[in-house]
Parts: sequence; structure tokens; C-alpha cells
Amino acid sequence: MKKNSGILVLGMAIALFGCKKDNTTMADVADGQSIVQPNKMELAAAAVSATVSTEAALKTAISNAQPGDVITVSGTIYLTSTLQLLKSGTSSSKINFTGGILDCSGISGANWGVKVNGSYWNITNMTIRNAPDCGIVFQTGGYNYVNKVTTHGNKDSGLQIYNGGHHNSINNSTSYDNYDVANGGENADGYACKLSAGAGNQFNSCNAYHNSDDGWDLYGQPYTVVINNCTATNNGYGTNGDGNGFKLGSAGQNVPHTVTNCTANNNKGSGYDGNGNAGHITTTGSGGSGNVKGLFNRIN
Ligand SMILES: [Ca+2]
Ligand SMILES: [Ca+2]
Ligand SMILES: [Ca+2]
Repeated sequence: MKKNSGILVLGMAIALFGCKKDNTTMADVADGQSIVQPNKMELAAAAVSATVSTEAALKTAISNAQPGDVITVSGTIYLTSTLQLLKSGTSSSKINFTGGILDCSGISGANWGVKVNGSYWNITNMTIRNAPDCGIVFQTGGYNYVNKVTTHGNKDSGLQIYNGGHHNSINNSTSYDNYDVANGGENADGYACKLSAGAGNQFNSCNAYHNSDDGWDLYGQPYTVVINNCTATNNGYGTNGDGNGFKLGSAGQNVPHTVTNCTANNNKGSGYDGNGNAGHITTTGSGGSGNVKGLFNRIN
């Protein structure tokens, strides 16, 4: 009996060692690509990393996205219809969408380049250009983080937040040369957080220049927007463009926006315009020069 027990223990040890070795196969993580592990059910929901270079592969990855996934764009992808980010990550495990160029010139109609209805996305190190309407729009969802995203050549605002989009944080990004040609430039802002966006939206260290309407536009925005360390230059080149560096609300509103350490230079309208907003607007540390209608206008 004693000898048999020893053999049994040895056998169990071999079996355990074998299982452990099988669960740590280096080939699973060697190339950073999608991982298929059909016999490991406990890892079935593990995050995947996918690098995509075609519209079809991109849309498949986006529509299948799960918390923790990393979706990387390689090179330039030409979109023929709006890219829709409808899934959501979680507060502790975001969906990561990064890299490359999304050229939206092949999208028909007055449609956006990218629509984000989901929550808890990180969108980073990307260019979104040439959409027939806004480049990227956040609505409905929240807690999205944008870093180092460039929006240019779109035929409405470069980046817009509205329709309930909340707690979005836009950082280290640039928006330029957006121009709604059909309206003589009346609407295309660098950054728009207007009409109906939710609470908690903020812009940090962003740059808006040479957009046909305003650098930033908070027209009709019912909740406070926080803008820190941002620069608006040379906006309002459209015939109908208002050209404010920072348009900080509108008449009939009482919303205390805060603009801190910002710069407005050489805009066609005012550097900072309350635009009839009766709320107390804080402009601590903000300045600029060369704005045709003056630096501060209707700031309460
Ligand atoms: Ca539009
Ligand atoms: Ca306008
Ligand atoms: Ca505007």
C-alpha cells in the first residue's frame, strides 16, 4: 500500500505539472495578435489585441470589442460609412482604440466620420479627417478619454460632444481646417460641446486653429464645461464663420463655464465671448492678442 500511494502521488504531481505547463503556452502571447484558445474556457473573455488595416477588419473588431481590448489602426483606413463605437468598456477596463488615420472622404451624405455612443473608451494617437460632416461625435455615453487625436478637413466640427455625452476628457489634441463649405463656414468649430451635452466634459491642452467657425463652441450647453491650457488661433475664415476663439454659451443660459490658462490669438471674432450666457464665467490666467472684436466680450 505504501509503495502504491507513492506512485499515486507522483502521478498526481506529473498531472498537475502538465496542466500548469499547458496553461502558460508562450505561443499564446508571442505575436500580440488575436488569440484563439478553444480548450481554455476560463480565458474565453480575455482581452484581445488586434491590428487592423482595412475598413472591414476595423468594423469587425469595433463591433466585437470587449473591455480591455486593444484595437490598433495600421496606416490609413478609408471609411465608406460612419464608424460606430456602440460597445462599452468598464471603469476598470476600458476599450482601447489607437493609432493610424481614418480618412472619411468616402462616406456619402452628410454623415459623421466616427460616432461614439458607448462609454469607457480610450481613443488615442489617431487622425480623423475629411468627413462630410463632423469628424467624431460623442453622444449618449460617457467617461471616454481622448489623447493626441487630430481632426482636420471635416465639413462640420472636428470633434463634437452633444446629445447627453458626459464626462468625456479630451487631451493633447488638435483640430484644424474644419469647414462646412455648404454653409459658408457657419458651423464648423474646432471643438463643439454644445446644445445638449451632459455634465463633466473637459478639454485639456488642446489646440484649435483655422476652423471656419469658432475654436471652441459651448452654444446652448446646459452644464459646465472645463477648458484648461487650450489655444484657439485664427478661427473664422469662412464667409459666415463667427470666429470666436472660445464661444462660452448663449443667451437665455446661466452656466458657469471655466476657462483656465488658455490663449486666444488672431481670431476673426472675440477671443472669449460669453455670447449672452448670464452665468459667471471664470477665465483665470487666460489671455491672447490680435482678436478682431477684442479679447473678452460679454464675460460675466
Ligand atoms: Ca452637421
Ligand atoms: Ca456659427
Ligand atoms: Ca460655432
